[in-house]
Amino acid sequence: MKKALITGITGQDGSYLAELLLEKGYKVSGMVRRSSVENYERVEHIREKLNFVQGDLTDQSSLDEAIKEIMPDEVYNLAAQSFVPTSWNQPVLTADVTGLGVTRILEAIRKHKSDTKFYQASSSEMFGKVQEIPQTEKTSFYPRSPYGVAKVYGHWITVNYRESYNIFACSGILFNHESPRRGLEFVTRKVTHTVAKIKLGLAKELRMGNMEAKRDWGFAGDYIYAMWLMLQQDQPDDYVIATGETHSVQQLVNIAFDCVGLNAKDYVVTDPKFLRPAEVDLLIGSSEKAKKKLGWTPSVSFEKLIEMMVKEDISLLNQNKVRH
Ligand code: NAP
Ligand code: G4F
Repeated sequence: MKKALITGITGQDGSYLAELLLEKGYKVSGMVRRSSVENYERVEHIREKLNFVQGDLTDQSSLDEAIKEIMPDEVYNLAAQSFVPTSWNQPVLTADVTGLGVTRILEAIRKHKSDTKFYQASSSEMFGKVQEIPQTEKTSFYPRSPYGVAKVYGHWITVNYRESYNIFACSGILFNHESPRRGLEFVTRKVTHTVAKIKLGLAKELRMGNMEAKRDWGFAGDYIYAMWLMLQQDQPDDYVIATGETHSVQQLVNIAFDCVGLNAKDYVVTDPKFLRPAEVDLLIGSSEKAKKKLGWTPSVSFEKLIEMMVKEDISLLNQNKVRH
């Protein structure tokens, strides 16, 4: 039985990856932070099948202990301060968790189980002010937020430990991926949740930031499969994972309102509060390498993804529930 450790198991991706690894017969451990209120909502349905270890990416000793206790075959480092706007309010914390945290977990692996296979959750935010279209594994980085800068550090330290210590370390450069389990502050979920509330008479307007920004949005369930595939190869490598399609925030909003038979123009208000000090205007990725080497392709279209999220938000609200 293979053993896997997931950092960030309570997050969107961690919950989907835990499901996949359980299906594949792994013994799955997840690292969780101590909190005054338990935060296992996304993994509640599989909680009994998981092993939890307490730890934090800012705390070296907890990472050392987690690796020594579990002796994992595979580590998926999904934990991060992952919300871009927060990275301007808390730039030092973001650097510590999202950047240096990667070195800490790699150090724990190097010291205690150097044949562990390692996955780093890198991001299309590293491309920022894009240097070419579409973006590939060879495109230069130009991050536009403290979060993007921290992810560039995490990416290169992963490459460095692969080259310095021969650790099987892969960096997945994932473009935006969403699901009904997406946090409420990210734009897709903010839109689908608010549209569902408007439809049910629980909200009157949708306050938005930059409607012109464009993203390459896919379904999280497809993207975590790519993470697993990367660690099943003979050689470690880096891969871009994307749909190859781009849509504006305006299109996202229009599709979500269309799903419930309402007109976006009647409800959307722009609010400067949601504008960013620097913006990533256009992301569009090429997954040719992943397609060729991993046999990976996305399976859910943008329209289906938004429809899935709107329907799930309506269903939850009808049960007086909110998934955070
Ligand atoms: P998410 O839902 O925000 O989950 C983040 C996870 O990190 C949560 O489990 C959180 O724990 C944990 N965490 C935060 N700070 C931590 C710390 N100091 N120590 C230990 N754990 C900590 O993020 P996601 O969307 O699943 O994304 C997963 C990873 O992929 C992240 O690294 C993100 O930056 C990266 N990524 C995401 C996307 C995307 O579009 N989703 C694209 C590219 C890359 P709590 O539950 O306790 O807060
Ligand atoms: O959904 P977002 O907050 O995601 P963003 O900044 O692209 O970051 C996400 O994807 C990255 C991959 O590229 C991950 F690495 C990262 O961890 C995270 O998961 O914003 C998307 C776009 C931005 O251009 C933003 O300016 O939507 C625009 N936007 C417009 N109005 C808004 C809003 N974003 C949010 N969150 N809220 C708004 O009201």
